[in-house]
Formats: sequence, structure tokens, C-alpha cells
Amino acid sequence: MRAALLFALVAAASAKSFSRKAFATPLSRGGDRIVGGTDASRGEFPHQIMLTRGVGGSLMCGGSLVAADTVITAGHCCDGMSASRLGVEVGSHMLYEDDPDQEAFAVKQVMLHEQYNSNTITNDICMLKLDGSATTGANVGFIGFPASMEEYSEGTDCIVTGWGTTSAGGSLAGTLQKVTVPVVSDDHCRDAYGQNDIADSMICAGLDQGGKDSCQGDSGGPFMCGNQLSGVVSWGYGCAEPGYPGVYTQTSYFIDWVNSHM
Ligand code: 4AZ
Repeated sequence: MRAALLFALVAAASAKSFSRKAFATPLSRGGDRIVGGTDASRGEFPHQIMLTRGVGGSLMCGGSLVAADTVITAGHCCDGMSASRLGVEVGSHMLYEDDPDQEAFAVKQVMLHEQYNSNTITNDICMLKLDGSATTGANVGFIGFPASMEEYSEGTDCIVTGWGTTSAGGSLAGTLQKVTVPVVSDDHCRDAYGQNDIADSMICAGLDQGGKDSCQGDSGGPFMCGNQLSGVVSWGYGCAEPGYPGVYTQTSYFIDWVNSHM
């Protein structure tokens, strides 16, 4: 019994702070935040949700509301998690303060992608069904998906948001952050990470010089190229490191999967 609990705690700990190459990154290097971002305005990203440790619990991951009772997040945020250990908060803007329209839900069902692979971080996507329906309004709304197999040219500006750490291993952001990062082609991303590490169903984004990126705690959150959920925060080597763009699950590769699980 105690061994099982310990195992569950270790599994949860690894699930929440996971990022494939981050383990090799000196945490002391610093300078990282939803790195290089600025405060979002209240209601600017009404689909942004907080995935929490239990209902009303602390931040575990980001996510996106795609229907009144449906959230898309990262597979590695769901891996090994039962619904009872998760919560979803919609309508939030401030991490540590109550926002007027925030609403917390229990999770009814966790649908981790059947081919999610924690070694290669492929198919890093998960759908959550809420125990209830979110009330939409100025600060709560849905985001749509791109067309199936849509591709994005190198240099396309996209926005990523979250309350993730403002330094690698550092503190979470108190106010929802946003940052604009340009798409890096799969070819160039493979030059950075290795030819076998970037699947076609991943999309990379970042500046050559670094300084703008998603980071720990942003995982599962939205990556938007225009007004659509183009990607899900997935992994990277540290945060905002020069030469190492952030890597996102490319949702256009998962439209059939999404539709078959809605
Ligand atoms: C993480 O650990 C994480 N720079 C998320 C995104 C990135 C790195 C780490 C990308 O959740």
C-alpha cells in the first residue's frame, strides 16, 4: 500500500515536470521565462485553462478549452494520472488570486493518446472530459482546430501562453504570460535536436538567439498560429536556450484523433 502510494507520487512528480532534455540543462543558467513574455490581458485567451492537482489544487499544466466539457492538453500531463487526481480551472487570469469568472471542474475522463510514447514524446496529446460544462462569457471560450494536416512556414509568428516558470527551475508567473515565437522548420529543428528526435507531427518555434520560449508549467498549453490551436506545449532542451527551439505537438496531425474522441 505504502509502496503503491510512493510509486504514484513519483509518477506524478515526473509527469508534471517532464521535458526530455531539460534534465541535462543547468538550472543555474537562468534567464528563462514564458521566457521573454508579457502579461496577457484578462480575456485575451479565454480558452486557456489550468490543469490542477485535484479540483482547486496547484498548477500542474496548461490546456485549452475546445468545447464546454472538453480540454486538450499534453499527453505527458495525463500520463499515469487518474481523473480523480486532476482538476480543470477555466476563466483564470491570476494564478494566486480568485478571478471573477473562474470556475473549477472535476475531470470525468482522461483520454491519453493511445500511441503516446514517453521516450520519444511522440503523440503528446490528451483529451479531458469535464464533470460539467463551462459557462462561456468574456473570459471563458473555446478555441478551434486547424485544418487536418495544415503546415506552417518557417518564420510564421505564433503565440504561446501559460503560467509556467519565469526561470528554469524558478517561480511560476502570477499573471498569465504570452510570447510570440516564430516557427522553425522541422529540418532546422532536426539540425538542433537530432535527425530522429523531431517527428513530422511536432512543430518547433523559437528565436535563433533564444530568449523567448515556453517553460516548465506551460506544458499542455496552447500554441496559436492565428486564431487556432496549432500546437500543444510539449518539450525542449531547457527553456529559451539559443539554438534550441521549443517543441510542440502539431495538432493538425491529430484532427481525426480529436474528432473520434469528442
Ligand atoms: C516543461 O518542462 C517544458 N521550452 C515545457 C516546454 C519547454 C521546456 C520544458 C520548451 O514543461
